[in-house]
Amino acid sequence: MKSWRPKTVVWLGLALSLANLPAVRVAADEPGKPSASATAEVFKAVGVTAAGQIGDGAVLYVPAGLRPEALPPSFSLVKTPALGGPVPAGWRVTPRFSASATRFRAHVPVDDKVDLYGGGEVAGPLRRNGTQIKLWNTDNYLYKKEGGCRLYQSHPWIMGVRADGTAFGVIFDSTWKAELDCRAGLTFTCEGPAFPVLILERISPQALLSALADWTGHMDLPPRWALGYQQCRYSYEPDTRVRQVAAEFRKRQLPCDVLWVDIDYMHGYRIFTFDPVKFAQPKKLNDDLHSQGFHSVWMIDPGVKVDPAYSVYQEGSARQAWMTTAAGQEYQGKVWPGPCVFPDFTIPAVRSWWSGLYRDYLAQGIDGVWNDMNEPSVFDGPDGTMPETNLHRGGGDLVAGPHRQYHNVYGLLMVRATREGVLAARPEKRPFVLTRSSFLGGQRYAATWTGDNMASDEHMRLSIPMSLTLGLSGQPFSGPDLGGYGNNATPELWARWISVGVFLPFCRGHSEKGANDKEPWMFGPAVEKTARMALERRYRLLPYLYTCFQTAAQTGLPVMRPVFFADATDASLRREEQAFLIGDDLLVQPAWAPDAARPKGLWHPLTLVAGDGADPHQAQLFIRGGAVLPVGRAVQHTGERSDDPLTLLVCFDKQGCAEGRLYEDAGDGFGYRAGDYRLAHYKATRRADGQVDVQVSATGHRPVPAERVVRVLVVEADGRQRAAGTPQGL
Ligand code: MIG
Repeated sequence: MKSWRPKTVVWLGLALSLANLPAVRVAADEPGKPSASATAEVFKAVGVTAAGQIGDGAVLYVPAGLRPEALPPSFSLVKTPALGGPVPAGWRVTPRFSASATRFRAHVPVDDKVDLYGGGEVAGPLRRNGTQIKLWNTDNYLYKKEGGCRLYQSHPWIMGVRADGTAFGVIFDSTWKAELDCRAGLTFTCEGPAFPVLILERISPQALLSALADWTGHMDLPPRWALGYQQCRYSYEPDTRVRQVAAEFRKRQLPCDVLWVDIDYMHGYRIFTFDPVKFAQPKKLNDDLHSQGFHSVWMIDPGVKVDPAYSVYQEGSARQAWMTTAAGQEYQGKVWPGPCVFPDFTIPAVRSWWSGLYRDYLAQGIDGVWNDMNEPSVFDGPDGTMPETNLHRGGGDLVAGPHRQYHNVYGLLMVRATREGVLAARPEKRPFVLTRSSFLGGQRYAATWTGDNMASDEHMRLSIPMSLTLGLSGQPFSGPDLGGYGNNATPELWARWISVGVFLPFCRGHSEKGANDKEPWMFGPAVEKTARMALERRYRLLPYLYTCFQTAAQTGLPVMRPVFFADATDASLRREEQAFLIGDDLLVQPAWAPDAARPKGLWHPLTLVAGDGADPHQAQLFIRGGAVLPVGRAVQHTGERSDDPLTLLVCFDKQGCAEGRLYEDAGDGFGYRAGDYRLAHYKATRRADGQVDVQVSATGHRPVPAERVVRVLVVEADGRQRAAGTPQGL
């Protein structure tokens, strides 16, 4: 590796002093209107210092102004790219760099026939050709700001899929405030200095996403309970209300795993505290929830109330933990508690202090942490955040720099520290952290939801390409506020939304303060029945869903996938964004999308709960010909055994064969890393007598539950399920 030297070093010797970039760019352009500054801005070509292979099908381009052996630390990449050889002959995707007085740009020419995807959290079409996004994380209530082209997260990543199904991906490795324009090729322009561009090339979109995960990190396997249904509202208060909601779920036999506790539990919105009246006994509350099979997730924001009598403020102040203004003064901005200070998460000692705060907090029996407002959102700050000129002091491998440099990774650094704290406090459990703000690579630390959407038909439909796109950007664990956060949901809307929402990776209902109650029973008995059916469908699918999560953790393939993944050479699937796949084998078609494009080949209708085919709101499900889908019983929460019986739904291909996988482990903890898991690979073949032969091979040390009954059901072309044996030992 070391022996190769970049031979084709090009120094353009531009007169530009790139080291001095960026200068302050004051006025934000009005959307749609070219501003005076934009029209006057001239970009001059910048050469490539070095370009070369950094791995299989991976090439790095380093512009003048950077040295390949001393690249700035990357927030996206988990390994430092090292040039190992020349750009392979015939390499197809090449960036061109340029710079203006204040901005640095990489442009990647792209053939018109290439379909573009990714770009992270976007409110818009799945296919990104012709779109633009801004990478400047923002609290975007109801996605109203700038038409939703700028949201809570930044993913400087786009992938292209060619007509032949081959795929490439581009990482623009910069955290600075930026725009990503997909209108004529790809143009990434940041208000910061030169950055490297990494290009990945693979034979398929699937292989490309695996490569993305290898470079930007894998999601860790979440605890199994985090796959259950979750119920939230802003806010269940006081604690008796949380108890009522819990009781109602169980009384009505509506499956549910997690209840969420929003900001009003805090004492005057002071993070890591509990209101002495409304939430006087958080431990008792959590113990009681646990005894009914619930887990709980509680919210922590980054803003710390300025209050000399408050321990978190005292501790942070003593450590000089807070962000400062450009002049070095403690920066204060208003959030829920009033004037707040904000931890500077670029400082390693601040991150470890922050991590440590979770020890006593989690000792209250809290199972998971919800980090909100971490764009950061500041009510009285410019553009809803803190000034771009605020200072981060850095440390470790991070240089000191302005907020304009670190804004987009503020949330990422926060949840990194949160995750580390949660893990340190409970090393035997898998952390569950949910974040609103994130960055490319954020799947390493937290799951995510898509922020403050609205109870509208438009946002319901939009939520599907949003989660798909996050999956195509490295984040497999996401979902919207089901039923809509802002505004009242009609019974009709809520019923439709839950019926599809149960197939999203992160499955949580939520509602804003002031909007109507959106628990499954609030819309009358008919909608409650629809909700129960939808939730039971999700719970029956848990064995399969958990297997998909394990695949995502291991390979980087998303849990929820666009339909074109079934056949990347079928041009008719490339724009489908209402129907979607879970894993390879299950196709979900929302009731509102009867004309959704479907992949060729055999897809048999699948029923999971009696009557689900007759309910007008339920999504239509299809199982792939050639698949064995492991499903369980509809339980009330994941703590109940659902694999008894375990059902193998077999859908034969034309040759009478089918295959599938089932991943099982303890559902929490890290025993699986030492082999305490079982990954079964089933192979089913049709016998002449109508019965089915199922062969199993398994890896892992975990034994098959001894008393387990396995039923085999053959799913016929018309959807009927025919019993075909109860084999032993599967
Ligand atoms: O300014 O904590 O997106 O899910 O319920 C609102 C209250 C602050 C915004 C989150 C939302 C949450 C709410 N938070």
